[in-house]
Parts: sequence; structure tokens; C-alpha cells
Amino acid sequence: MTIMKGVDLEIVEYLFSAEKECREVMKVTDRYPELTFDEAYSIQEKLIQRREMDGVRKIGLKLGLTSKAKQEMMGVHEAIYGYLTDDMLALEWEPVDFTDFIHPKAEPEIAFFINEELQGTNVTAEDVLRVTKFVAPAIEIIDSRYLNFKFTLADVIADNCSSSKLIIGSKWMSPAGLELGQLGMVMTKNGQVVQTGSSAAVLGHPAVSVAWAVNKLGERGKGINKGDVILSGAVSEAISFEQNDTILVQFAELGGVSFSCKSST
Ligand code: OOG
Ligand code: MG
Repeated sequence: MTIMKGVDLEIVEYLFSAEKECREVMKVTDRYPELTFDEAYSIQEKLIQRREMDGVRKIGLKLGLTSKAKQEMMGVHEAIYGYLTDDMLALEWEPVDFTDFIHPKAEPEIAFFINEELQGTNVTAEDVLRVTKFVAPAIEIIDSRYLNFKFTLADVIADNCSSSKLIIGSKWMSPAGLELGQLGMVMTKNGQVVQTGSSAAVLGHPAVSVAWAVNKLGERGKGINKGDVILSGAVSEAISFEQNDTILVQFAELGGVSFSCKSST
């Protein structure tokens, strides 16, 4: 341990209240530069427990930094994971409220619906596909609690990987028969194309990304469960949005998912 006992709970409260009060804060490593990834994951776990005490429920997992481009940008060689909770679920037909966010960005994702428990440290993409009942198009809204959306890897892990909201499209398909590793994607904002990409950007195949997370959880004696929803990682860079904006993500085969942001009045 490089941080003192008790300090972890102080950091948990710090991040918990920043999110609750929709306030950006200095990154944790400004104060604790020695924070390790392992300690950051412990803080993340305690932050989720704190949020559970506040009435939220875990519904699954999300992956971050799954593209080579994003990893290079951060100067790292590993993806990261965080938890999804029921209060993060937003709906296509209900505009999100911009005032609920600090500086949100939207990104295209593929969601996995898990139908069977899976735990281990040698889990493969095939194992993941075997326990996946459906995949669906999704949008994740990330909203770092840190000033100007800037952080180190340890910071973002502690902050539950910037998780804020997710929207899942209505077309759910079995992964069998889908070329899940090479689905084209187009993202528009108010009708203008803002990103294009392919599901191959997610560690070569989104199921590889989910397998990575299961193995990482396995090292901590945990796994994924029946009923879990997993966001496998952004297919392109995240895009900022503001009041009145509409974001639409369309995947080949899987179809579209969208959300709008309420006006301020
Ligand atoms: C971390 C979360 C990234 C993804 O899909 O890559 C993420 C961040 O960039 O704030 O969710
Ligand atoms: Mg994401």
C-alpha cells in the first residue's frame, strides 16, 4: 500500500460527493501521486459499495481504453473496467437532462447480455460468446468527475472509469451468425456525421475485450453473472454534446440507438 489506511475512504467520499453534486474536482493523483492501479481498483469497489448504500444496484460492467489509439493516447498497454448501476440506465425516448452532467461525452458501444455465470483467469472470447444471450447497439455517456476531463489511469479507475449513463437500442440479436468483430459504425450529431468506425477497434473483437475484463476480475476472485449487461468499450472517440443535441449511433446488422438532450428551459 502506498496510501495510508483510512485515506481510501476519504477518497471514496471525495469522488462520491463530486458525482452527487455534479462538481468537477482535482484528480486524486495530484494529492496522492503514488496511487497504484491495484489501490485504484479497491477505491472503485468501495465507491460502488458507497453508492449501493445510497440505494443503487449493480447491473453489470463496462470496459474502457480498449482501442490501441486510446491506449497510446494514455501511454498504457491495458484496458480498464468499471461497474454499471441501475441509476445509469437512460432511455431512448426520454431526453437526458444536461444539468445532470459536468462535461458529458457520448460514445458508440456494443452491449452484451450475459446469460450464465463466468469466472476464471483463462477465459476466452469463445467462452464469452457462449454465455452471451444477446448483443445490442448502445451509447455510453461518460462524464469524468475530474477537472477538464483530464486524469491518469489510476485516477480514472478510481472514478469508476468516468461512467455516467448508458442507452441500449431495441434490436437485440444472438451473437451467433453475426460478424461481431467487423461491424461498421456511423455516429451522427444533429444529423452530421461525427465519427465512423468498426467494432474491430475494440481489441480486435468486442468479445476479446469482455474476456479480458473477466480474466482481470478473476484475479480479484470475481466474475460476471447471469443478467449482467456489459459495455465492451468505445468503438470510436467520445463526442461532446450540449443542450438540444441529438446523438445517433448506427451499427451494420445491429441497427441504431439514439438519445436527445433536453433544452434548458
Ligand atoms: C474513460 C472511460 C472510457 C471507453 O469505452 O473507452 C470508456 C474515459 O475516457 O473517460 O468508457
Ligand atoms: Mg465506454
